[in-house]
Amino acid sequence: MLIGESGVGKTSLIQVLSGEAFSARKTMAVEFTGRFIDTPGEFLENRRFYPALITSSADCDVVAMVQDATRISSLFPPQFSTIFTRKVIGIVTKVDVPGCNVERAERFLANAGVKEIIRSSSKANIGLDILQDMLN
Ligand SMILES: Nc1nc2c(ncn2[C@@H]2O[C@H](COP(=O)(O)OP(=O)(O)OP(=O)(O)O)[C@@H](O)[C@H]2O)c(=O)[nH]1
Ligand SMILES: [Mg+2]
Repeated sequence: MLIGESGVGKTSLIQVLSGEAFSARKTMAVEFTGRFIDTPGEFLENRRFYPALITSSADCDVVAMVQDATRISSLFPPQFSTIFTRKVIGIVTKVDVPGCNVERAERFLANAGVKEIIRSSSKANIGLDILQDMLN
């Protein structure tokens, strides 16, 4: 299950990992697609949706907290990973963008309690093999 702010690239990542073409549109509800659970960015951006994230995570094996490497802030609260009873990993997205800051993104995730972090780009095909191995 992927969680993270709107526009960080959750749906894009699911599409490329599923062998589908990129067709980004806003995710409006929790969506079960193959081996993935996609969630709307609003579920992280608004605390009143936290219970929905927790409930949905019961159906998954791994929660991936997704942080965009181009962003100068993060909405993941400190130790957010601990609210889940599932394995939690971090995924940094958009590492292909010039001027992005991967280390900053990793710090945000570490502060949110994430131990294992994967750097990725759906556009430049980075880190997708690692994620694919994890799924298998
Ligand atoms: N440069 C770059 N852009 C990306 C990458 N992944 C996604 N994007 C772009 O980021 C934008 C948002 O992608 P989405 O996959 O829709 O983001 P999301 O996290 O699903 O957003 P919500 O559904 O609103 O929560 C799109 O314009 C994508 O083309 C990437 O690896 N690199
Ligand atoms: Mg989406």
